[in-house]
Amino acid sequence: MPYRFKSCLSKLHSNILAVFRALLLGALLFGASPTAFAEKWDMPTAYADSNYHTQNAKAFAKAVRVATGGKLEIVVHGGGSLFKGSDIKRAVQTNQVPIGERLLSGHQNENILFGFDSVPFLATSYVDSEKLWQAARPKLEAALAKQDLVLLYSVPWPPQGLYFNKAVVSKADTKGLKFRAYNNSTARVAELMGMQPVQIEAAELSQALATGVVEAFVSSGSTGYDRKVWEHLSHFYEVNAWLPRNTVFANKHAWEKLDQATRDIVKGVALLAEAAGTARSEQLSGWHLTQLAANGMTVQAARGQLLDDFKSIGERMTAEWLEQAGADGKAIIDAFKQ
Ligand code: PCA
Repeated sequence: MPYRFKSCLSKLHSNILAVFRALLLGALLFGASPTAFAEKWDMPTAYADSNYHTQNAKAFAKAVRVATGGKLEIVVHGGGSLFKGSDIKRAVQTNQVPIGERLLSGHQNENILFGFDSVPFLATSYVDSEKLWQAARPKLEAALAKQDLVLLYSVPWPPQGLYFNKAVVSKADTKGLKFRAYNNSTARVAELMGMQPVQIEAAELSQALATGVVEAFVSSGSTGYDRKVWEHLSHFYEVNAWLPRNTVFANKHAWEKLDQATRDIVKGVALLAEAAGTARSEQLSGWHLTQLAANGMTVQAARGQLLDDFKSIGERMTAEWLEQAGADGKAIIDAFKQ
């Protein structure tokens, strides 16, 4: 059995009793007759409806509805249709919506710790990504709590690689390219490689490529597949630079309006959603790359000078992050390395 699934299963095992207790209690309390006081929560997410993150959020919403006997209904609005990705966190913080999903590393300006998952070459596999998440989770939970947010679950994107409109053998080949960034780390990659960073949401990526606003970017095979980037770009270099995460959180005031039994159920279901979404991410990661290739892209591991250049940029970025993240950042890395 692959390690990842084993670790998922053992995580599930250790929590399964708590989850079952919560679900059973939920079924007893609410299962028989959906209450007249049902709460409806709109949940904005930024990525394609067909993307596994959105599908997982929908499965989470459905499980919450079933387990609460309809007492809490979560309605997922994918593709940035309710709020654009960059606006989702603020919308939840200000309780315009009670729950949302967001790439927290897009908010490193607020708190450097939000970028823990985008430090180059710190965690490059699913096993390490999970370890890093468990090391960071308490700090992230506390950082979000200070912003009136309650952490529910987090699911990684597949490993990040480089997309270009030509073959690239070294940093010198990328000079001056317009490079799409999705957070501070990706903007910094652009700067250090001599490219021009442009912040673009995944939902707008196809359009930006079609109009020449961007010519290159770093992301997973998943986003390349969702945005059909083979229509505009020719090369994908596997770097496995990091596995950034989407995180689901609720507004504290909306959360506290729920009764304790409902909160327990939501937390239990969130635990299952995290394990299921993570397993799905890993399962799809290779398949997405085969789809890029099947649609005509050259897909290969970054090597030679290109990899060396990226590695030295990575070392510099790691040092920069550690310096800015101070004692909390060090505590995360120390816990991860234990
Ligand atoms: N897809 C998202 C974030 C990381 C990823 O793999 C994006 O490109 O916006």
